[in-house]
Amino acid sequence: MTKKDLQLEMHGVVAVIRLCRPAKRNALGDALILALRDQLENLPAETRAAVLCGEGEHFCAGLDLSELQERDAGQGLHHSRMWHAALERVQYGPVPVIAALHGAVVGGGLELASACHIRVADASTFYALPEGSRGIFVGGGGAVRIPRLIGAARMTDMMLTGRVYNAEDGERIGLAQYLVPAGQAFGKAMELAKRVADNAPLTNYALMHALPRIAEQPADQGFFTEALMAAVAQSAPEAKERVKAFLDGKAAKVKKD
Ligand code: 1HE
Repeated sequence: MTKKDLQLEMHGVVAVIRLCRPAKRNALGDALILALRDQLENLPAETRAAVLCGEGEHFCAGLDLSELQERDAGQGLHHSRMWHAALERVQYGPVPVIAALHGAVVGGGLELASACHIRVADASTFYALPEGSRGIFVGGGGAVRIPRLIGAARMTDMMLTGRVYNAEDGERIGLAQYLVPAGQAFGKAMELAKRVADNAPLTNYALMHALPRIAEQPADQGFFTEALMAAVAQSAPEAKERVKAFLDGKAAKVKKD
């Protein structure tokens, strides 16, 4: 990997993180995965949201297969754990991450997209898990995150049969929350990132760190954790200011789109 393979640009308080290996369809080698982890750990202090996108015709072709040499079981375990560590920095990092998807979102590319908080896909997007046909298995957290988006049955089908979902069907089954015309994923992701960046930081923190954990808890524990998080969030001075602004008629109402 070269330094250019992962690029960071700041657009105000929004960090744009771009996979920049278009000649290799943004395939993720070890160095690139580690660079992504380090980038998430070292975002400029002013960052409030991030957009993750890919240069060229595709978002990401997954694991760099040219690096898949013979590994013994222990090395394979550590390799997968390295991906887990990096993608955990995406999911549980400092700011919400919005993926702007186009072209191939396959294998580890889909695992990476699944770790993001919002996925915006354009009409050129397609999703697949070719691990099945390559004789391997997902190793970047996909077995945990993808069934939570689309269910274990659909993921099983994708891996057993090599099924490819197009952009429209991907949005229908929950792989992406937004579907936009070709070429517009980045613009839409930036628009959403700016809205996300305007939220109170503690609300964004609760959504990133509390909600997925609450969703995994038994209901009784979930209700209790929710109450704790709600109490912390509403005690922040910013929450009080925002509620007061609404009551004083100075904040936006909820409007139909
Ligand atoms: C690659 C990779 C890659 C492309 N590793 N080099 N992922 C896959 O099994 C997907 C493999 N890739 C593809 O199916 C296709 O390349 C795409 C559908 C993504 C794009 O097709 P296309 O026609 O635009 O590009 P291409 O001609 O296939 O590829 C261009 C170059 O990128 C070519 O190299 P070149 O030197 O011949 O120009 C390809 O070899 C190279 N390339 N994809 C390495 N993935 C944590 S575990 C995760 C497990 C997985 O992700 S397994 C699934 C891997």
